[in-house]
Formats: sequence, structure tokens, C-alpha cells
Amino acid sequence: MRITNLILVLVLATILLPTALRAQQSKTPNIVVIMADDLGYGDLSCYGATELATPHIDKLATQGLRFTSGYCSASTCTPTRYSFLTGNYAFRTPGTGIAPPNSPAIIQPGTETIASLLKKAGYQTAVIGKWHLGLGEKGVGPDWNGQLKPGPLEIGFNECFLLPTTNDRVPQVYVKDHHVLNLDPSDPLWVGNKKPSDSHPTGKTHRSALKMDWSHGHNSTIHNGISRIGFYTGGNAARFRDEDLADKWIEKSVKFMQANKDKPFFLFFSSHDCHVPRMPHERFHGKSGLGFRGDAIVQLDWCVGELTKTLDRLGLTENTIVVFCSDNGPVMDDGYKDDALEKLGNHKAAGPYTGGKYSVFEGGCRTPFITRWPGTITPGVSDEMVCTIDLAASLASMVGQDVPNGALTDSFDLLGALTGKPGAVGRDHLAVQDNGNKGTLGFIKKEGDKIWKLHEYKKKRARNVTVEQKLATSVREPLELYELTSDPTEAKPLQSKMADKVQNLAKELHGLVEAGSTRMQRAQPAIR
Ligand code: NG6
Ligand code: CA
Repeated sequence: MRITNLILVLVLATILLPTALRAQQSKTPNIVVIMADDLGYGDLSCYGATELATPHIDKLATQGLRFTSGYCSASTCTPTRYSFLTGNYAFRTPGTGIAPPNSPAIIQPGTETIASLLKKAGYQTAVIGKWHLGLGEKGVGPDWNGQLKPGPLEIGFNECFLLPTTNDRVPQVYVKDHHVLNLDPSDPLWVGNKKPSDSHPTGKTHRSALKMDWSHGHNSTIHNGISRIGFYTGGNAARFRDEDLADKWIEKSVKFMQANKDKPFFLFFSSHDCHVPRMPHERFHGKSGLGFRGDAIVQLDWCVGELTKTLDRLGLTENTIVVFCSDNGPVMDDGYKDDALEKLGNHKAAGPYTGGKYSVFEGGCRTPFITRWPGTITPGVSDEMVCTIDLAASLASMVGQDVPNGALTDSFDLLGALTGKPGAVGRDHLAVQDNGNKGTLGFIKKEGDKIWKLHEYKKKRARNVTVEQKLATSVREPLELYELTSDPTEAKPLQSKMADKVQNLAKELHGLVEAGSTRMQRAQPAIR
């Protein structure tokens, strides 16, 4: 080869190689899904909150796409998380309601999940934070002193660092991969739902010594001055302080991203903020003026800041899609006297919407939802309807991973809408639920410029304890109809005037429940 030709080849290679690399990279960007806990539509300043500031999440929204019709699929934690991971409506499967402390793994090994599909596509996958989807064999439950499996590692995660249940439930220990971290075998961990001895201190017997009092339930074993749901003994060296959870999860997440900076990675950062017991780190106390609930949101915002700063530092920001979402709407008194209601002032946690956690009103399931992918997602606001249940099919499509038949049956490929592709549309219908597989359902259906919302109430809940639960369960008609465009607060029931519409929507909802999903074919081509 003549020297001039060689130079030409080298010059061309220098110009074309980075472009080729970029094209290669953009098919498999890193994926960070940040899921907040009990965070409502109006809880962030970028969604209209004026009584607290969330600058890091606001920045994410400014740099990305902020959805005004972003949903989680349930108004409680376990079913939303089940659906997010499996792409299946939780109401199809018994045992998918709020998981108790000793729940076995709810998602069976072999189930295709967002993590297993991304792993097949070559991703390093991790879940860090709250799990609340059970651990251990069916019918057996978690072997706290032995191997904790099956769990996340059996459904597609390469690694996990977990709060096993939710922090108002016992035990307060970290689970790293298959084991309780720092467990001393000479001090075994016992977890149960019966008081282990007459002298075991509880929130009832030692109420005056608690650092945060309980308001309902949450009065069993005490740890860190806070009484919980359920009992446990032992495992003292393994126990954490509630105040340190966020810091620990950020530490682990930063390590994970750093270690995998040269490979595609999927990080499910599963925050506990702002679920009860709200006990953020001391440095956040008093930072919101809304009490610990607001302070926990400030802590969540800090976490988002740390995650995005890490992406910047590692030079990964342009090659990472970040999704921010919540697992259900807000609740004020969820079992502890933390002044959330007393200090609420003008704050509207559900934004303009009615209801919250436990309810199928919009406040229960319509939540903050942001996607950011600089260079690919044009910043803006989208009114397209998207749901956490769609992330599985959409992200599988993004990375070109085929979804086997029978998997992710209710997850729509909405990659176009999620990335703001011009002309791409979101869902035209969505079913939401409160808890369990026999609970209340909601059905949202877009028809022209109308958005119909049907509520179907099947039973009354036994416990009527929170304002949100009261709203969700105070005597309601079996079928209620609203039109969200003209009545976003669901204040004007239409069922008595529009019996035909009610019947048609109920038929459609029942068809979906009974026959499986009407899975949208990959209508929007992935952005490649
Ligand atoms: C409820 C708890 C509530 C909370 C919720 C789960 C009582 C009275 N209430 O049963 O405090 O733990 O379960 O929340 O115990 S979730 O966000 O994880 O779904
Ligand atoms: Ca939750």
C-alpha cells in the first residue's frame, strides 16, 4: 500500500470509528431505573411541589422527558414491583399482594424478567435497595441463616444488595446475593410472626422509649428505637441503622457502575424513600419543612444527584438511559406518628389528583415518571400514557432482545413514546389495581379526546386505617365511571348517566383479566 493510501485509510478510520462505536453503543446503553417508594405525583418540585425542592430530580426532568401520564401498575408496592420485573399484571397471579416478612420468593426461577432479558443481551444486572418480593423456596420462605434462594439472582440479576422486605417489616439486615451480610453464626437470626418470649420488648410494652411512636400496627419488635411489623431476634452484628440505608445503597451503586463502566449494565436502584418508617440520615433532618416525609424526599433527591454525578464522572451520561418512577402514590399516616399530616401545610403529595396509596384513584397510580438519555431523548414534556409495566418490553426492544412467547404478556413496547420519538404513541388503555389479585381494579381507556376511567370495587378491606384507605374503601358503588380530561380529580361519577359506557368498559376490562393481555405488537420501531 502506498504511503498516501495508508494515511487516507488511517484518517478515514479515525473519523468513522468513533461514529461506528457510538452507533454500537447506542443499541446497548447502560440502564438505570430509579424507583421511589410511596412518592406521589405532586411530591417533586418539577411536578409542581412548592414546599420542598428536589433540584437533582428536576435537573433530570429538564435534561429528559417528563411524563404527565406516567403510571405504576398498582397502588401498593409488591404488585407494582412484580409487574415491573415480569411485565405481567399482578392481578393474574395469586400471592402477589404486599409481602409479609417471611414471604418466599414471589417470582419463580425461570420466569423471564426485565433482568433476565437484559442479562441475555449481555448486560451486567444488579438490584440495590428495597426488594419486597420474597426470598426462598415456595412453601418454605427465607432461610435467614443459610442460603437465601431463590431470589433476584435466580431471575436474572447478577448481583443484589437488598433490604429484603420493606423497612417497617422485620428484619433490618442487608442481604448480599444469597446471604445476610455480616451475620455472626453464633447469633442466629430468627424472624417470625409470634412474640418469641414474654419478656421480648415490643412497641406496645416499651412504647415510651421509642424514638418514633407508632399509630397503627407496627408495634412488634423494636430496632433502632422504632417498632416494626413482625418479630425477630439475633443477627445483631448484621443489623443496620435506618438512617444509613440511602448512603449504603449509593455506595454500592457507585461501586457497581464503576466496576462495570466498560460493559453495558442495568442497575435497578430501589429506594426506600419516602416509605415508613421515615428516618432519613441526620443531615437531612429539617431540610424540607414537611417533617421526615419531606426530608426523606430530599434524601431521595440527593441519591439521584449522586447517581447522575457518578455517570458524569465515569463519562457514561450520554450512553445511559435513566428512568425515574415510583411504586405507588403517596400516604401520610402509614403507621407511624411522624407528623407527615400535621406538617403538610400547602403540600399536595398527589398533585391535583384524588386518593393515594391503596386506591385506584389517579393519586394511587399516576406518579412522577422521567426518562433521560442525552443525545437520544429530546428534552420536553410528554402526555403519552406509559407505565412501569412497559419498561420490560420496551427495554428488551431497545437492546434487540427477543421476548419469548408467553413472557411479559402485559408489557407494551413503548420505546418510541418513552424516548420521545416524534409521532410515537403511548398506551391507549391500562389496568391498575390496589393490592393482591382479588382487589379493586381501575381501567383507563383513551377514546378520541376522552379518557375514561372505570373503578371496579369487589370487596371492602378489613382494615380502614389511613385516610387513603378510607377513601379507597368507604362504601363505593361496584362500578364507578369518570372522564379524566374534563374531570381529572374523579369528582363527577358518571355511571348512573352512562350505563352503556360502563358496561362496555367493564366488558373490556374483564376480557383483559380473563383472556390475557391484548399485547400491542411492536408498533414503534426501536431507535437504533
Ligand atoms: C400495610 C401496612 C403499611 C405498609 C404497607 C406496605 C399496616 C397497618 N399497614 O399493610 O404500613 O407497610 O402494608 O407498603 O400494617 S408498600 O409500599 O410496601 O406496599
Ligand atoms: Ca410503596
